[in-house]
Amino acid sequence: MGLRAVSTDRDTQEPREPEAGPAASGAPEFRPYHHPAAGWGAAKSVTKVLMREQALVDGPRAIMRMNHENSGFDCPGCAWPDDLKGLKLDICENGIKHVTWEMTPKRVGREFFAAHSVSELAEWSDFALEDQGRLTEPMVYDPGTDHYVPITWKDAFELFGRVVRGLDDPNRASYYTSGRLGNEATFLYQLMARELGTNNLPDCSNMCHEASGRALQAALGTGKGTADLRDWETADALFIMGVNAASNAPRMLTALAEAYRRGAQIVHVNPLVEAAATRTIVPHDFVDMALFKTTRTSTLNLQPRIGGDMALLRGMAKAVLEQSRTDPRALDREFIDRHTTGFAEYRALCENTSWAELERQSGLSRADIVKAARVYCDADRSIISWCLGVSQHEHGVDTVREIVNLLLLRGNLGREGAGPSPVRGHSNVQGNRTCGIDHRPAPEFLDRLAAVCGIDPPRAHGLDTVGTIKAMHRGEVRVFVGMGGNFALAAPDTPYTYAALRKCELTVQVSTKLNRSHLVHGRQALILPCLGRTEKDQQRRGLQSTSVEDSMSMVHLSVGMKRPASRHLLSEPAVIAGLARAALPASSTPWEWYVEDYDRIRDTMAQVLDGFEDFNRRVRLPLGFRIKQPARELVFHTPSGKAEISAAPLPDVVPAPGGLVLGTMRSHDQWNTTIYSDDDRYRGVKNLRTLVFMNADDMRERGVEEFGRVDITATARDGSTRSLDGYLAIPYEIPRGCAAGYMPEMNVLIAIGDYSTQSDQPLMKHIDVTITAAP
Ligand SMILES: Nc1nc2c(c(=O)[nH]1)N[C@H]1C(S)=C(S)[C@@H](COP(=O)(O)OP(=O)(O)OC[C@H]3O[C@@H](n4cnc5c(=O)[nH]c(N)nc54)[C@H](O)[C@@H]3O)O[C@H]1N2
Ligand SMILES: Nc1nc2c(c(=O)[nH]1)N[C@H]1C(S)=C(S)[C@@H](COP(=O)(O)OP(=O)(O)OC[C@H]3O[C@@H](n4cnc5c(=O)[nH]c(N)nc54)[C@H](O)[C@@H]3O)O[C@H]1N2
Ligand SMILES: [Mo]
Repeated sequence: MGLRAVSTDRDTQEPREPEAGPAASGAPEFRPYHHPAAGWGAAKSVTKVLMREQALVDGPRAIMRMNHENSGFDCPGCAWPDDLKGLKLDICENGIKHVTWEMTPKRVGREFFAAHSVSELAEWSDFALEDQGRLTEPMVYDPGTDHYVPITWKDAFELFGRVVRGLDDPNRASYYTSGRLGNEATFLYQLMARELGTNNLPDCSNMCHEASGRALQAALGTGKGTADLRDWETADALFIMGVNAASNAPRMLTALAEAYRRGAQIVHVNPLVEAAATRTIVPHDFVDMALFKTTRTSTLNLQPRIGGDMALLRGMAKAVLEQSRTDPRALDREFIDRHTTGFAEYRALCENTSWAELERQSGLSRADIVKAARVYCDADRSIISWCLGVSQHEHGVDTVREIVNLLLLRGNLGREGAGPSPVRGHSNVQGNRTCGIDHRPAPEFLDRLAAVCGIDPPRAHGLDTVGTIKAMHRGEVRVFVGMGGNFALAAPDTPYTYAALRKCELTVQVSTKLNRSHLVHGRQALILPCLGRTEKDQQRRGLQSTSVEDSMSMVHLSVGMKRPASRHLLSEPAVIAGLARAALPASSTPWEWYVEDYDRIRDTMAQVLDGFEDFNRRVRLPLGFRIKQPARELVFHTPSGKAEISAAPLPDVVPAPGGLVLGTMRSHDQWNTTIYSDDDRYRGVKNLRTLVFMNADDMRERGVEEFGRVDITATARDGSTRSLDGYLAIPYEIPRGCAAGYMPEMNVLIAIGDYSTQSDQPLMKHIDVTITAAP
C-alpha cells in the first residue's frame, strides 16, 4: 500500500519505514467476522501456509509429533500448557503456522548476502526479510562493502571475545533474551553474563508480563500464576481479561468450550469482542469438525474502556462487599482472617469509591459491573486469567494486584478450580525467568549460583529492555547480544531504538531467520544462525533435548526431530559456550563439557534452582513435572507471611477531551514481529495492516469515513510528539475514546520515556493520541 510515512520530532528521524507485512496487491477489505473461531476456517488457513512453505509433507508429520508427552518437541507457538491427557491432538492453527515457518525449505546463504547490501535489504518489508528462509552460516558485517560476509564460528567467537575483553566495565554489554530459549541455554546464558560481571539481562518479559510477575510476587510471594489446567477443567467461573485467545493462545478455546459444556460461566473482559468471546469449533474434535458443530465460549462479554479493568475489578469487589451485608457467604471470612492482610483498609477503600467514579473510569455501567460480580459470587470456584490487555499499562501492577484482591475475598486460592492464571507469551518466557534471566536477581539465587558454579556474580541490579536502549543511546552500553528475538522492532520508539543500536561497537544476533535487527546494527555486527526447536540437536554424547516451562509451571522436555536447516548451525547452548569461552578464556566453568551432554547442565541447575531437585529424572516423566508453587499450598513468601491485599488508588484513564487512547496489538496472522500476511481473519480484515480500529461515533465526530485516511499523533509524557500518517480508519465495535492498531508498526508512536513507573514496561496498550482526517 505504501501509505506509511513516519515523521518524528526527534533528531533520529527516519523519513520512511518499510512495510512490516507483505503489502500484497489486493485491495483492503473489511467485513465483520461472524463465523466460529478455529474449525474449518483455521484448517483452510493452515493448508495455505503449508503450501506456501512447501511443507505439506513435513508439516503434518511434525504436527503429529508436537506437544506429545516426551516424544516430540514443544510447540514454539505459545506458552499454553499441553493437554493433561498428553495424546490429544491439541494443536492449533497458529502453532502449525509457527512450526512450518521454522521448517521452511528456503535458505539464506552467503550468495544471498553477496547479492544484497544491507542498505538495500533495509528497504525490504519485514515479511520479505523473514520470507527468505533459514539462516545457514555465521556472517559478519563488512563496512567496506556494506554487505554481510561469511565468517567461521571460531573467528566470530573471537571477535566477540576481543570486544568484550576490551570493555572497561562489564556493564558496557547487555544480553537480551527472547522467550523461546530453552532452560538449559538460558542457564548458560545468565551464567556467562554474571561470570563476566553484569546483570544486564533484558528480556521480552520486560515488555510483556513484568507487571504480572511483580504484582504476584508482592501479593503472594510467587511471581507466577497458581492455577493449572486441572483447575481450568473444574472452575465454575472463568474470567478472561485482555487476551485475544483465538489468535494468541488458541488452545485456550478448547478449555473454554469444555467449560461451557459443563455449565461454567465464562466472562470476557476486553474493549473488543474478540473471536474467543463468541463460539468455536473445537479443532481436535473430529465429529464437531465434520458436523460444523459450534460451542459457545462465552456467557458474558464486558467491554471496558482501555485501561478500565482496575475500576471494573474494584467495582466487582465493592459489589461483593455490598452483597456480604445481607449474604455472609459472599465473603470467605475465615480465609480472609487466616491467610490475608490488609482487608479492612481495602474494604474502606472500596466503600469510599463512588459508583459514579467506577462507571466513569471503567466505561461500564453499574448494572454491568454488578452482573459480573453476581457471576463471581455465584461461583464456588473462580479463575481470573489475563494477558497484555492488563499488563502493558502504567498501572499494570496495581491492576493485577486488584485481580488477586478480588480472588482473595472469596478464598479463590490454594484450592482446586481457583486462582490467578496469567497467560504467558513466548513458549518459554516463564522458564527464562525461573532459570535466571532477571536483571534484578534475588540475593539468595546469586548466593547459590556463586556456591555451585564457583563464580562471583555481581550484586547490583542490571538493565532491563528500556534501560538498555537508553544506555546504548547514551553510549554507555556498547555491546548488544540478542539471543533470539527481534529487538529493533519489538522495542518502543523505533527511531530512537534504531539510533541506540547503531551507536554500539558490536551487535550480535543469534537467530533462525533474517530480520530487522540484523540490518539495524552496530559498527561491527554478527549474525549467528542457530538450530530451531524442531531440529535434531546432536552433540558429542548423543542427541540432546532441552526443557521448557509453560504458563502453568509445567516443565517438560522438547526433542527436535528434523534434520537441521544447515550443517553449519550450532545449538543455542553451543553458541553461548563459544561466546563465553572467547570472552572468558580463563574461566573454570566447563563450557565445552556442558555442551557435550545437556544432562550435565541440568545437574548443575538442579543444585542452583528452587524446585529443580532431581531435574534429570523428573523432566523425563511422561508429562514432565510441575514446579512447586508455595502460594498454591497457601504458603506466602511475603513480608507478612500472608497474602497481602493491596489498596492502590484508582488511576485516571479517561482520555483528555478530543483525545483518544490507542492500544497496540497483534493481528491473527502474525507472531510478534513475524508477519505471515496482511490479513486479520477474526477481525474481518484483509490486505491491510496500516489501519486503526475506531468507534464509529469517534470517526463521525472527526469527519472520517470507513477506510478514510487519518493521521495519528501521539503525545508523550514529556510533551514530544510522534506520528503515523496515512493510516486507514476501520469502524469497529470498541468503546468511545478508544482506538487500536497493530504492533510492531505502531511502536514508532511510543516514546522511550513512556514506561510504567510500577513495572518499567513500555505503555504499549495506552498511547495518548489525536486522530484527524488526513488532509
Ligand atoms: N499467534 C500468535 N500467538 C502469540 C503471539 C503472536 O504474536 N501470535 N504472541 C505471544 C506473546 S509474546 C504474547 S505476550 C501473547 C500476547 O497475547 P495477547 O495479550 O492476546 O496480545 P495482543 O495481541 O497484544 O492482544 C491484547 C488483547 O488485549 C485487549 N486489550 C487492549 N487493551 C486492553 C485493556 O485496557 N483492557 C483489556 N481488558 N483488554 C485490552 C485487546 O483488545 C486484545 O484482545 O501471545 C503469545 N502468542
Ligand atoms: N507496540 C507493541 N510492541 C510490543 C508488544 C505489543 O503488544 N505492542 N509486545 C511485546 C512482547 S509481549 C514481546 S514478547 C516482544 C517480542 O519480542 P521478540 O521476542 O524480541 O520478537 P519476536 O518477533 O518474537 O522474534 C522473532 C525472531 O526470533 C528469531 N527466532 C525464532 N525462533 C528462534 C529460535 O528458536 N532461536 C533463536 N535464537 N531465534 C529464534 C527469528 O530470527 C525471528 O526473526 O515484543 C514486544 N513489543
Ligand atoms: Mo510477549
